[in-house]
Amino acid sequence: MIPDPVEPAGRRAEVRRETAETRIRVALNLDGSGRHRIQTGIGFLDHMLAQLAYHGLFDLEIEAQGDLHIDPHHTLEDVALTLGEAFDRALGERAGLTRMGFFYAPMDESLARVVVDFSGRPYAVVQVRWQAPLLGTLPTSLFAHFLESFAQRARCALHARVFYGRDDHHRAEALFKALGRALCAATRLEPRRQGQIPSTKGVLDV
Ligand SMILES: [Mn+2]
Repeated sequence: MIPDPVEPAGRRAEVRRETAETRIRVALNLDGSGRHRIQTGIGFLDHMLAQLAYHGLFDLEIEAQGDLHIDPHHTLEDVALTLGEAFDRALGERAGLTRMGFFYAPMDESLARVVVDFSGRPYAVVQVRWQAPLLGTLPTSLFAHFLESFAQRARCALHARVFYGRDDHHRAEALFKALGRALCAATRLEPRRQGQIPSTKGVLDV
């Protein structure tokens, strides 16, 4: 008897997170084409996550209902944690992974760089000086928290820097475009690894 063909599961993940503060659903396909549907209730965050998906060529769905009557903090934090977890799960054992990647992205007068290493060791270094306290309804101070929370659950080292720029909207957009492209680079499979765990130690720290 011929066995049914097994559809490969693909590098995808669907993660749900529910707390007293937020309800989040993230569906991610690492090998997508940039299709996205993002509704966090925070307009500017939706705009940034759309940049990440589109320029990273990830298929990404995010639905979030959070306690925005308090402020955007819990919702942004939990979206970042859930998105990080979706990357971690979709990457599986990380066998054959390129593992590291970086990208510089401009947005008109602004320039950002993001460097990422899916080492299994969470770390974030964020160097951005914002001009204004808010972008839309979003406190600019929360962008560092977003990247730290993402790195924590994605178990990656993430170094982000905005070198210059006059306009905070442009700075943020350059940052998330660079993040999308750096994540895209680091999450590609390297066939020459022949499915090996990409570390001379033979394991990635967990
Ligand atoms: Mn824009």
